Amino acid sequence: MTGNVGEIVKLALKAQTIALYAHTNPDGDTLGSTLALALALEKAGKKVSLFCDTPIPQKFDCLYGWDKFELPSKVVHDLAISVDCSSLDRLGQCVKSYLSARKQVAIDHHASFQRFADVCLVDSEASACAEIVFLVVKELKALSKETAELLFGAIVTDSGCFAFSSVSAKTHNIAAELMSYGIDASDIIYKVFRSTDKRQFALKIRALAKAKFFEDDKIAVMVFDKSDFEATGTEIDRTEGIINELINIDTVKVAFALSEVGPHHYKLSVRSKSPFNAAEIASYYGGGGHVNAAGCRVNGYVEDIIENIVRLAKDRL
Ligand SMILES: [Mn+2]
Repeated sequence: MTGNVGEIVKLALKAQTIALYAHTNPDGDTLGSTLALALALEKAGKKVSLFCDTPIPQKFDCLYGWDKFELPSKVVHDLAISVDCSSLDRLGQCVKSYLSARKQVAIDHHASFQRFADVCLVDSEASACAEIVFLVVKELKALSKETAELLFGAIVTDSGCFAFSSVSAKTHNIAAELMSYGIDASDIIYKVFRSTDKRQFALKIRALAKAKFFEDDKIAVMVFDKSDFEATGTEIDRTEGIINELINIDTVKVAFALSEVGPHHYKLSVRSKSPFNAAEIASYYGGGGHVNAAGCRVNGYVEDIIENIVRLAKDRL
């Protein structure tokens, strides 16, 4: 861990107005962590604002306070804290608002973290940013059923429900402490990790039916294109988790999901089994992430992109 929990808490207690930032295309980790931190800071008497440049997907309505996020504003805050952002561009359109604050703090757990803030609290060994935020919330004496639920949901999201190699004894100790606040862990896991609907089911069937396998089924690739989204009435955020069906296949070492976000423009998600490093592939394209889960954007014709990622993966098998 680099940085000091006490220093962050001291800074926060000195500030009157605090802006918290989740990353663009938010996931359960950035949202749960940000919301738990917001509750803790509000309890300490601070005026807290929550920002995200993307509308929060409905599936996160189980996270208490999920509807409190706003689009970036011109209000200048005493303190800005980014949560789960490895670089400034993860803030999307919120960058200006973040930089306009009197002081910047970053809390993150990516190995690729770029030191863009005045004060950084980073632990690249944490399975979720929520493991770090847990320490801050605890220091603020704000652990409660509500903050525990949010932090638990965040950890479940980023740890693949405690399955990724990033999960440590510390992760489980934190989860155990959170459970001691009387949260319904099983219900949270169902809501943030398992729950789906018929539309997503239809999207899954279409994409899985087209999945391709390479190198004796060690590499798997699936594509979500515009027609898949149109036919199923879904949007890109509903692709979340479907890639796990591929990486769960016994022979598959690395799985890719390409989601069309515009003409010849794709979001690439990478999942891997250790020791295959998913982040290496994502960083080749300027993205980043973790050993078992990473992502980036790629431009080009889908056939060319597939050829390229299969080659990159083959070299690393
Ligand atoms: Mn995270």
